[in-house]
Parts: sequence; structure tokens; C-alpha cells
Amino acid sequence: MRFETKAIHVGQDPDPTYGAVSVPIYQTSTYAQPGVGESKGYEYARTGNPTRTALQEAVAALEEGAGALAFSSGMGAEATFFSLLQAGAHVVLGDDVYGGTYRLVSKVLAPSMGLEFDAVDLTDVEAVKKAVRDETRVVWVETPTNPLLKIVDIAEIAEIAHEVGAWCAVDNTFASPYLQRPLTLGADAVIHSATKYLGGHSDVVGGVIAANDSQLLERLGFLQNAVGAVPGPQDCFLVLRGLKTLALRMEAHCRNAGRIAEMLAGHPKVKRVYYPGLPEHPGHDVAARQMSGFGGMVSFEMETEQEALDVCTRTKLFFLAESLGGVESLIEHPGRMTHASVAGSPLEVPATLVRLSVGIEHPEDLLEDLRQALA
Ligand code: P1T
Repeated sequence: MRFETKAIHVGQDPDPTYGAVSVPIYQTSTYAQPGVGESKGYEYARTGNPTRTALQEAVAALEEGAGALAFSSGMGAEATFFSLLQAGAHVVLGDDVYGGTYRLVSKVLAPSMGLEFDAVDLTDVEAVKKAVRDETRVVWVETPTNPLLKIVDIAEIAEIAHEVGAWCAVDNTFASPYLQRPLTLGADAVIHSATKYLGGHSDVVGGVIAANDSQLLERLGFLQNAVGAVPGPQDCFLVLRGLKTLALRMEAHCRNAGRIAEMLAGHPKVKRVYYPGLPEHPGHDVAARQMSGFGGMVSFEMETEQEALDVCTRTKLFFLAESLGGVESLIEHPGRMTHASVAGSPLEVPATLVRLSVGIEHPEDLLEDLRQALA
């Protein structure tokens, strides 16, 4: 079965009771049991819910994994994943990870469980080889990165991780499984903020982890229940509904973002454009190899911070807002908004940076909006 078909069919057979073709929202916290120690597959809704099962099966199929687990948010998925580690474990992170990931590792896990970490440029293979050590348990990859759109060679990094017995975990939020499937490139786990492209309509917060190894999936399943950062059935339904149009949406996001990146690259007021689809992007060749499109995220730098702030407040169609991956276009200033938590750290982003989440509106309207904001 091909991607578009899986997105609509896997885990989503008509409901056995009444034949509903849309997966029902099983809004229940518990399930009546036929007898003590017997069940119809579900006992308590933190442990399992049929709407969540449908979402998990669909995402597993799209990521080409053996299984997937859904969480209440991307950060809930990440916190649960890191709960796999023991005190004193070492983690290698990209030096441009999502600010919330860095905050979780540096401000929560490092002090609470003695987690050690190094943030390195994962596009520099020699630096990664130097950073990993016997205690390294996870090499955490984001590609494209948030917000600088760096491209990391997943196969190469997975190999380095495996040499020291570490997992290679890939945050696939920016690409979505439509454009990139890390498990097929050697990654051990794929993490998503389902809030973004998977949901796709800026109306739900969620997270997912997909994996292939049955032991890893079993441990994650145990932690999903033990930690309890689970999504409600309505949220699962919304992400599942988003998945059905993921392929169509990603095509439109990529097409619009490509047009916008080209326009920005030729604009006299724009100092620098970050978009892996541009041939001059340092990760262009790797992106062309490991992705089937360059995504809907574009970042660019203005000459001054004030100019960057001005552009963010002058657009009309691009709403000034955090988050990304929805059908509507968004603009933001990472330094003061999404990445404020890394200010003063080695991950601090340029103050002149503007980030766009390019939506699926008509490209000419988006281009006009940006041109007037830059004028
Ligand atoms: O917001 P949440 O669903 O908990 O997901 C966290 C997260 C994880 N990974 C990446 C790459 C992300 O971009 C995010 C959330 N990011 C934003 C809210 C943002 O505007 O960048």
C-alpha cells in the first residue's frame, strides 16, 4: 500500500459496531469488563483507547515502523523517550534543536537525573565522532533543524551512534513522514510534535514516537502507561483526520515554500535565506537524497533585529504566532518567541532571524503579503 492510501486506511477500518467510516472518538476513561481478569482489549484509558490505537497504527505505517505510541504533546513524547535512560547517561544533541528539547535536557533531566549532554553541530561528522563516548545512549537528531533548517545526514549519524551502542532518535517534525522516513535510513526511533504537520490544522497538541525494534517499542509502551503523558481521544481523532490529507498538504507546503524562498533570496532587504531547497544551502545535496521535498519552513535574516521585528508585525496573511505546520501561514521571531528559552546558551539564535511556516494558501497572495511587509 502506498503512502496516501495508508494515511486513509491503516488502523481505520469501518467501526465494527455500526460501520462508521470515520474512526469514532471513544470518549471514555474505562471499559466494562466481561469478568474479573477479562477484557475486550481495553481496561483503562491511560493504558489504551481505540481512537489512540487507530492513530498509532496509522503513524507506524506512515513512518514504516513496526509500531508507534501517541502522547499528549511533542514534549510529552520526548520526556517519555528520555525516561528510557538511566542516571548518568550521556546524550548528544544537535546544536540547533528545538528550544524546548534543549530546555528539557539541560534544565530538567541534567539536574534531576544527572544526564550529561553535549550539543554539537551534527552536520560536522568529525565533531559527532568526537562527542560520542561509551556512556552515550542517544544521539538526538533534528533535520531539518528548528529554526535554522540545517540538514543532518541521518544514515551517517545513525552509524556513528550505533558504533557506541547508542540509539539514533530523529525528531521528524519539520519533514513529516511524507518527505522523510528516518527508520528506513537507520534511525531507531522517530519523534513528532503531532501538533505540527501531522495534525496540520493548528487545532490540536500531540506527540508520537515510532520505532521498529520490538523491545524498544515494548519499553516505550510500558513508559507511555507508567508516565501517563497520553493524548485524549478527541485529540487522537484530530491528528488522525489531519493524516488523511498529509500528502496533499505537504505537496502544497513545499511548493509555496520553494516560491517564497526564491523570492526572499532575491530581495535586497534580506541578508540571508535558510531553505534546504535552495541549491546554495549547504545541506541541499543531503536533503535531495534523504527527503522527497524540501518542506514548508523557511527562515531568513534581516540586517537588524528591529527590521526582523518589523517584518513580523507587518504581515497580514502570515499570522504572528508560535508553532508551525498548519494550513495557515505563520511568521515569528525565534529569538524572542519559540527559542527564547535558549537565550544565553550555545544554542542562541540570531536576533535578526525571522521564521516562516508557509501554509497552503495561494502562493501569489503569500508572496504579495511578504513583499508589502518587507517594503
Ligand atoms: O509543542 P509540542 O507538541 O510539545 O512539540 C515540541 C516540539 C518538538 N520538536 C520540534 C521540532 C518542535 O518544533 C516542537 C514545538 N515547536 C514549536 C512550538 C515551535 O514553534 O517551534
